[in-house]
Amino acid sequence: MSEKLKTLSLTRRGMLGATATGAVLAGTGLGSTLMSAREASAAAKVNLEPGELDEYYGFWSSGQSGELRILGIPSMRELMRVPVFNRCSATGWGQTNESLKILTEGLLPETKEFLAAQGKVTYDNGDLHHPHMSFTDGVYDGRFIFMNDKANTRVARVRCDVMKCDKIIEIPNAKDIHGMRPQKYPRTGYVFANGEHEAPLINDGQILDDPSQYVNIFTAIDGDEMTVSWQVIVSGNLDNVDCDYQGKYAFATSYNSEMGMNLAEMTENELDHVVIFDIKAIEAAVAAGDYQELNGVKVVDGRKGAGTNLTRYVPIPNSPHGVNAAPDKKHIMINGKLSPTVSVIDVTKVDALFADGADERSCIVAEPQLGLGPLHTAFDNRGNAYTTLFLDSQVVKWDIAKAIEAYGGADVDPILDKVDVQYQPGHNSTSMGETADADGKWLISMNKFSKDRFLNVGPLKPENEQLIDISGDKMKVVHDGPTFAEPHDSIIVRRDIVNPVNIWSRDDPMWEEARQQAAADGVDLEEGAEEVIRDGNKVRVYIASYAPVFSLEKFTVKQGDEVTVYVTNVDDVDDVTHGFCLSNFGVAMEVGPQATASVTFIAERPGVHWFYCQWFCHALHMEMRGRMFVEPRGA
Ligand code: RUQ
Ligand code: CUA
Repeated sequence: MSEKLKTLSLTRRGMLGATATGAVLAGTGLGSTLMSAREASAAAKVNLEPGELDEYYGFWSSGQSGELRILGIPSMRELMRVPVFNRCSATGWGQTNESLKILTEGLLPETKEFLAAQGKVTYDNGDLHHPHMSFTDGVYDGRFIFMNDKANTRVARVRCDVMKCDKIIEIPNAKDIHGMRPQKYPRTGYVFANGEHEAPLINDGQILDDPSQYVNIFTAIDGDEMTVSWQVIVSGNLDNVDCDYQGKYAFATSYNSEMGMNLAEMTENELDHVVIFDIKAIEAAVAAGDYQELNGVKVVDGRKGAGTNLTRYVPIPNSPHGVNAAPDKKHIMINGKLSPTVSVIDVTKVDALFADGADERSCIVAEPQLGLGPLHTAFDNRGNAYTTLFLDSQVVKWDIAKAIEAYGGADVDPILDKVDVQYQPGHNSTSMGETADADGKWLISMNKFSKDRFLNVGPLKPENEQLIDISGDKMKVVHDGPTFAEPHDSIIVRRDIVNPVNIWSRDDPMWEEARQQAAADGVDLEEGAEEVIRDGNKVRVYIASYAPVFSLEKFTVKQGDEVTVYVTNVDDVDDVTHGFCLSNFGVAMEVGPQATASVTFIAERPGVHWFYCQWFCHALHMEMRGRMFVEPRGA
């Protein structure tokens, strides 16, 4: 390693603690993996019988894989992957016209131009950190899951009725959306989104290496319309966000209040801050016209020293990371990361901060020392909090009321229990724990490293999400779940809240454009067309699929034609999905029961080309195929 890199990485080594030295393998030993008989009985609840259904849905981010995943809890079985920011080979997400509409319609004009110069129409990567369900009255309402894309500054929404993404918007003015949370009360409502990285407000190249002119942007999105409602310029960067159960405030951590551009600068101060946003005051400022309009968005100024009453900056030790609202509807946990503490904000003391001359730290009612590297906190329904300790590779269970007493001077220890996790946990989540209906049964610890826990698969190892039984006094790790990049964050939702359909409705808006085109062509989507519809060099092919046949066994186009194939799955049988794969054309898509899907390509290869159903649907699935003839140019 170069001398320069060595110096730069010193702090990083400190941050990774035992991992960097390899001592973690010796330290958190295998002893903890040997199950006592008592632990084995807890594990029995995890191992569901074949055919037995889970009690909870887990909605999982996949980090840099860019998709949403659905797991069953407590079995930890992966049930489904929902492509969002990624390109999916199986479903055709990122290739079908229906998905491309969703992936492109929310992009900013300048992004479309930029992508066109790369020969693309949309991004095909994403970094999905935070999946959160919409709320009504402080509890999940089963309508939508919202999620961020840190990689390309987007926010997306998945419909819970069909478990497909229906909206993706790029957030103007902000840079790299990280923290994201839906409004809890009265409903979602807003989706709050943090821009993590600082940049000039007008980032057109006029300002480059002058961080004094960089800003950060906090965004409120209308979760029903998926449009930006307003934005706030802030001082310092923004990491994670959560909001209260009263609908009054949002809270965003900043690990770089210094506005530093390298590691030494970013970690200089002992205190960074959490920014508190007064939602009603911001709405009033927008209504009063106290904003600048930038890229079509109303932007208000909430920076330190801006002289506005929109934000407050509460000093927090040190580079705080996670923000978590407790189900008691009163306390907000700010996880210290470089400080061994979690700072507890009492929301009833926040009003006073907005009065002149208030001490900004007066809303802090506890700051327990919990261990090294606190990143995120989850909750049960018995007044306890569970905080991940990244450096200690532990989860610590602590009593919120006792932490408040201790802060007031009482001689009590709020720490109730610690359990080793393998290894280096980031997020954690409890069953219903991010809602007013926390039930205190399960905790997931989402660990960044698995090291020796699984068979070695080479230098890239899976990460490890562990299931912990928190129903008793002591936490018990009952399951290891290896996972591909990256088990970033999750929510655990009671299954009665989530009620997806089994079969698409023919009226679904997803294929509205196909519906209109078919009407214009005089074709019934459910019958398919006998012949191709030619429109200059544009050709439209309508095919109905009904196991195990396509309505067209062959069709003919000309070399160079722009061909759109619409496939409608006429089957209305639960679980009979068909596919359309056109071999050697790089074309493949899912067509769910009663759904229509379409794909467009240039028929630049003369000859005989087979299309086949690529979703196993029937005993004669192999026979479900047909031919496309491409006549050579000039023929
Ligand atoms: S942040 S490991 Cu991207 Cu959710 Cu805390
Ligand atoms: Cu239809 Cu396989």
